[in-house]
Amino acid sequence: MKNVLVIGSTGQIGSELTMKLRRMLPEGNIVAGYITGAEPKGELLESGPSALADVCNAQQLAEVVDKYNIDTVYNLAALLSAVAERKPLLAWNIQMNGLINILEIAREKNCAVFTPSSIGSFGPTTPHVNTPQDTIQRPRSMYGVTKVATELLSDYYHIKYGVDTRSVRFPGLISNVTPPGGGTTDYAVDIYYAAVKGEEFVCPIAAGTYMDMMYMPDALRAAVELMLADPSKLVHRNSFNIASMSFEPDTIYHKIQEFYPDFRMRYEVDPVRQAIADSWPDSMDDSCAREEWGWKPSYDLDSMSKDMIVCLKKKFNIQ
Ligand code: AKB
Repeated sequence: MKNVLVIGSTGQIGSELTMKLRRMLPEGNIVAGYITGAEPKGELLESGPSALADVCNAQQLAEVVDKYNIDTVYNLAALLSAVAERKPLLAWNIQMNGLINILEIAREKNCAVFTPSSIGSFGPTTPHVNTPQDTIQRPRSMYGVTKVATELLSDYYHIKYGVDTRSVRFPGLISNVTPPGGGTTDYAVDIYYAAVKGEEFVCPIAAGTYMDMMYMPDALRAAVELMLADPSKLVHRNSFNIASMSFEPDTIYHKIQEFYPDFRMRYEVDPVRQAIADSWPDSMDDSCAREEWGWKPSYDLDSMSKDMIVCLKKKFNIQ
């Protein structure tokens, strides 16, 4: 991995992953790929090259790959679960037609490709507790359908053409840099913003709904470490369960109250997000990732909460 194209570089994962890769690989070209209307700004724009890289425009992608001699593509273009339910055709177009454009270019130009999957690739008939690596994947959301298809198509390109495709199933990702947009797990980010700003939090997910979650620094490390892993050790490729913490809304609420005793949360459940959340695992078994490429999370709910609060206070200049 030397010259990397990050597609979706201004999104929740991309904005931080691009900067991490630039710090890690100063000799390479780490290209911030973006679409019109989501141009990179500030440090992301100034610290390295950027290029229009719309997953739906195969010619544009091929030109960027040639120009920067790209060897690795992080394909982070996607609509999250709740938005994908509102715009299923757009989600299909970005997630599937976009992916096949990237895989075809990778096959021709010999690039490795990372396309994240998600806890959303599971569904109501999946075992919900300690969800195994290899198990039933029959999601009923458009997001989930595209995630399972992403896993299958990425494995197909590896088996049939030898393309170096790799992936993890991300839990809900919590970060203090770029907010997510339209996910089912977003509440676990929004709750910290409300607490730090001294606002009441209205939770769209019902009490008792457990989901896997992960702090962004661990998620970024997973995305990098998997792409650097020895391929001869990988039994699986698309896609690995990775986990670090599982909680329900009351758990995170009470954790935040340890820092802000006056903080208040009430429930106003969103039926679309709730139906999706109910179909997802409570907690995943990530032992294959641990065995095959040494995955190990660093943050738990306590250490993540401490760091989130410090970083958000700094971001909003709050004492
Ligand atoms: C979402 O909630 O849609 C995402 C995910 C878990 O894939 N954060």
